[in-house]
Amino acid sequence: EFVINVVLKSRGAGGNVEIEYRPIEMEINKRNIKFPCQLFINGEFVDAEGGQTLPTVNPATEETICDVQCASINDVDKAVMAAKKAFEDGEWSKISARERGQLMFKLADLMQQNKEELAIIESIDSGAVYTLALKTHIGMSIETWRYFAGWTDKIQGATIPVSHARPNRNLTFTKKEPIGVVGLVTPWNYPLMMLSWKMAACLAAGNTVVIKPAQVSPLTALKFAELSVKAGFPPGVINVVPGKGSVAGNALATHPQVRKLGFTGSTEIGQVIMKNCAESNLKKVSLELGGKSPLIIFNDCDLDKAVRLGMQSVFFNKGENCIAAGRLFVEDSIHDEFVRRVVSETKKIAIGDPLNKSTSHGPQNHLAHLNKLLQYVQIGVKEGAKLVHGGKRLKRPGYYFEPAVFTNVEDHMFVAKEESFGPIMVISRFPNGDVDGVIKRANATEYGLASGVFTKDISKALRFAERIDAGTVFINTYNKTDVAAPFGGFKQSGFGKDLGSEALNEYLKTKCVTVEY
Ligand code: TAP
Repeated sequence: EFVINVVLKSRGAGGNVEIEYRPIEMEINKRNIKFPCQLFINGEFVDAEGGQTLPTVNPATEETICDVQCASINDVDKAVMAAKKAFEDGEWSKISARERGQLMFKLADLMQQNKEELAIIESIDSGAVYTLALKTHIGMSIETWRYFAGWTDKIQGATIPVSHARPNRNLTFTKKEPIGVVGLVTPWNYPLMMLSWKMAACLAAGNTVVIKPAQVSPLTALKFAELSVKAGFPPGVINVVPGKGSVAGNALATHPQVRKLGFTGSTEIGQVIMKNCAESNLKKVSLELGGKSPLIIFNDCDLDKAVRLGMQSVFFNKGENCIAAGRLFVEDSIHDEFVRRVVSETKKIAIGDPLNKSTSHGPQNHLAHLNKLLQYVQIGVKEGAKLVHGGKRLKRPGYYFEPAVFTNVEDHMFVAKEESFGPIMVISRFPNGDVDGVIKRANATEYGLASGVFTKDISKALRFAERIDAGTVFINTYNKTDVAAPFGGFKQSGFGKDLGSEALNEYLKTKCVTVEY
């Protein structure tokens, strides 16, 4: 409390600061919600230069929620320069690591106090079902802030036994230092959670930040900015610039004063970003990209569990999940039974209004994405895969897509190779007992984000874990991520980790100091 008050006092305030801004207010589910729709630069909500806006749409109703200010290149520049000033001369550069942690804990507490409001905003802006938004989108975000708040005063260097310059003596030690201004560019599937995974590690390390959230789901990032002022973060430490990737995102990747770019999104844009980071000022970069994660179901598995978790591996968060199982390989002898049960369970999924607590499956995030899924299904059918369930748009308002199940999928097909990022289960069979063959097929992809295996044979499972080329392996479980465990891909799924202590390294540099005495 003392520290937070010191920081707040330095801003001319004495307690919880309510920042003034032009709010969007509405009543949803008998709750009043209120959030900003402007850029957040240097501790203030401001309009974009030129006042350009982008509408953000509720995918459950297809209605525009509000128009959000759309950052220009100049706006991004202002945000970067504010972050640079905060990093070099501001209060942030003077407070101790532990005090930084206290600010982050305070922010997490405020997120906790406002979690229902955050979950409603996430739900109307991204189509996430409210219960999941509360538990995962917001719940895991809060855990992430607490986890990294705890790291702030535990970031240590080392003392190194170097050869002495005889007759003198030498002492060599390393210091872990923040990099400076960090740019973050995030996707729309878990808007607040992707912000939190990256920004919490980034701030714990002592950097300042400018984030460009996805243009289709920017609202929780702006609500978060409001809470960061309340928590006492000094101006310029956190800046949020909603806008277009090709403009605002690109301006961050190419900015000469941004020293690190953290990105989550598609492999295609990841490649563009890495090239721009290299050409502009060789900024450090980490990329969490697409996936086509294989899930192998052996005939010696617990079939009930494999059906239940196999469905979650694909349909969780309506398939808008980077580690979603993009392809299931099912052993021949249980294949038909597995498919029968999966289809029967898929028919029971409660699709509907994401704010309704009995709904388990909401609308897809936005129209272009829904259309991409419909096209994906068409290509699959055309190539000869068997569509055994779903795959159509529901005849009701909203971007609702009926979860789909494909069987008879062969390795050369589009649906076997390409990511859908939606609720489309893609099932291939493999011959009984062919462990080597199925692992080879599972590895035959340029992606390497996640993978899974269901079997009661522990040695088979561990051999799979050893040989699969993916950053995450789930054995008899799926989607089990945790703030303390490192998360990130191999091959064209990118590099650099989110979460766990390893994530801190993405936002730190090591300085080596040598003294002679
Ligand atoms: P992208 O199209 O790659 O967009 C991601 C972000 O990059 C958005 O904020 C986007 O802005 C921005 N962007 C677009 N072009 C840019 C450019 N030239 N320079 C800088 N930024 C640019 O991905 P998406 O469609 O939002 O998300 C789906 C993809 O993300 C999937 O492939 C999925 O696998 C991947 N994903 C991966 C993970 C992890 S952890 N590996 C997690 C979630 C999602 P706009 O808002 O203007 O598009």
